[in-house]
Amino acid sequence: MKNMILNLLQSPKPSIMGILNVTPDSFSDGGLFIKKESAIKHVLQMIADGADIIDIGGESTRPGAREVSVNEELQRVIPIIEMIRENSDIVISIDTSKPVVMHEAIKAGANMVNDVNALRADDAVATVAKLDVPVCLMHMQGTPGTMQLTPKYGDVVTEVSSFLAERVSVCRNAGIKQENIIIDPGFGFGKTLEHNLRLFKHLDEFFNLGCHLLVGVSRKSMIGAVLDNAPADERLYGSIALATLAAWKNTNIIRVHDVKATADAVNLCQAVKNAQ
Ligand code: 9MG
Repeated sequence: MKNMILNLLQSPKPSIMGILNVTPDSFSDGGLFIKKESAIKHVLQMIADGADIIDIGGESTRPGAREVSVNEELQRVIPIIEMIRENSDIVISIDTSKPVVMHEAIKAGANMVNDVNALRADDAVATVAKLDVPVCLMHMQGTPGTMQLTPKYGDVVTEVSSFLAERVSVCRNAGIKQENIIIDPGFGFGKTLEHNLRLFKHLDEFFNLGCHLLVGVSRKSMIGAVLDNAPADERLYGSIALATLAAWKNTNIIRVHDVKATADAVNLCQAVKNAQ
């Protein structure tokens, strides 16, 4: 099981991370999958569609979202993780910033941690070091409550890179292995449209940090903003366009809602890359 995720990270082909939000207020699926039965059905469909990893989140990170308690988050995610494990050996990622949730989720069968807060909570770095699992460190300016009010940078690429370099260094010093570290510029997390577009254009520069790279842009407002304010349910083609660009730029993990469409795009991208 441990090898499965490390093999995915070493593969030249990007892995597809399917999103499972088990929150009542998730931004683009309206908390559709909070019921256990519909959650597992959706997970099995994502696996059939080509997902390599399922990312389970019990606290919404959309702009303005309210925080939930440790207990509420545990009650949302643990039964779902257990149920997926009973049905599949798919790699499971726990999307959380809370060390207790990280610990309990891995105990229940999850294989990696996805933290939009880049392990800045007390005890988070030590917890992941002890768990010895891959971790995604994401950049966010501000908090989900305030991040989109007035995002400001000198140069967004330099500042996001410096932040991630510092977090990687903290993790390495705490004993987290280099091979277990995934970085993510955090599209939409305290960034204007211009910041997001510039970060995407310069995605390759993040490989200078010597880590795996994750990109999450699926259905995000940056796509709506470019496409005449298209609402979330009309952002599929834009999401696929950016997923294809991310794959072309050798991104290791692409986090998406629409697994089948993304898997087709990534497969074609890979076929072109492999051509003579
Ligand atoms: C939980 N979550 C929502 N958006 C995300 C993104 O862009 N990256 C990561 N790592 N997690 C995200």
